[in-house]
Amino acid sequence: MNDGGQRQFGPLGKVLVIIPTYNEVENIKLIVARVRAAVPEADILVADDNSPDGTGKVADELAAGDGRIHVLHRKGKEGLGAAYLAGFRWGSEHDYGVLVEMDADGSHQPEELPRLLTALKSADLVLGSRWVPGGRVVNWPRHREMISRGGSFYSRMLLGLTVRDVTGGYRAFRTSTLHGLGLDEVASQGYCFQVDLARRAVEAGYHVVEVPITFVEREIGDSKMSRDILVEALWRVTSWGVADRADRLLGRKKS
Ligand SMILES: Nc1nc2c(ncn2[C@@H]2O[C@H](COP(=O)(O)OP(=O)(O)O)[C@@H](O)[C@H]2O)c(=O)[nH]1
Ligand SMILES: [Mg+2]
Repeated sequence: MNDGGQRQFGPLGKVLVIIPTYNEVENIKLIVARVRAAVPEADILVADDNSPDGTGKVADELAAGDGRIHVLHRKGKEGLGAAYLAGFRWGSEHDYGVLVEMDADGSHQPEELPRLLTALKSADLVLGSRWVPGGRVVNWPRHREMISRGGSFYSRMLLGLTVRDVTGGYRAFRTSTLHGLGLDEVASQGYCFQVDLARRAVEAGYHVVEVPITFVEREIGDSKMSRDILVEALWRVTSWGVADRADRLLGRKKS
């Protein structure tokens, strides 16, 4: 996180809210309606991995009735990271100045998005944060909170980050920031995708700001969190940390 206080930031441009979905048929209508009400000037892109429950079809129906709603149909479940990368590409090609990450299950409240966008006026990247003063989680099982806090702590320690909520997925990027992150090399598939983008942004010297959010655990549908996703996060974060230390020891990077 660097001091962007001296810098002039350009206008934000058009906003695209990207919502990745896998089996969110009971949530999709509600989340889209909430985004449309909270930020009427923003467009929405649902990035669906061919959900067996028909989420993509419902999204198509919503898109047919509203020119601000778009759907990206992907061939199958390839993970959150891949869905976001495809969404970012689509957003860049369609000239959006801001690309927002938001879950479909209501955990990321659309009503808080205007605050994130206001903060982005003087930042390169805004992270919705559960672990800064004013941020909180509602209805989260104890074990999920421990995994999330532990994951942020471990990533902070290993990667030397000052960001408090490294794993969160409610974020607003300037499209220009994403272009500076080397997205072509991002291989993270699951939730460590968020850690990967945060560390790349900090490393590239972007001005990253955390804004407190209230994260509300989903009431409908199932979490896609799995053991494989956790294992991927653990080994990738560890290998980034080890590589980083080796670079410093060998003088390839400043300490
Ligand atoms: N397109 C796509 N979306 C996914 C995938 N895995 C999770 N998601 C979506 O990512 C968001 C966060 O997932 P969720 O299961 O709520 O994770 P949790 O909040 O950590 O329990 C939700 O909108 C999911 O539907 C995936 O493989 N592909
Ligand atoms: Mg969720």
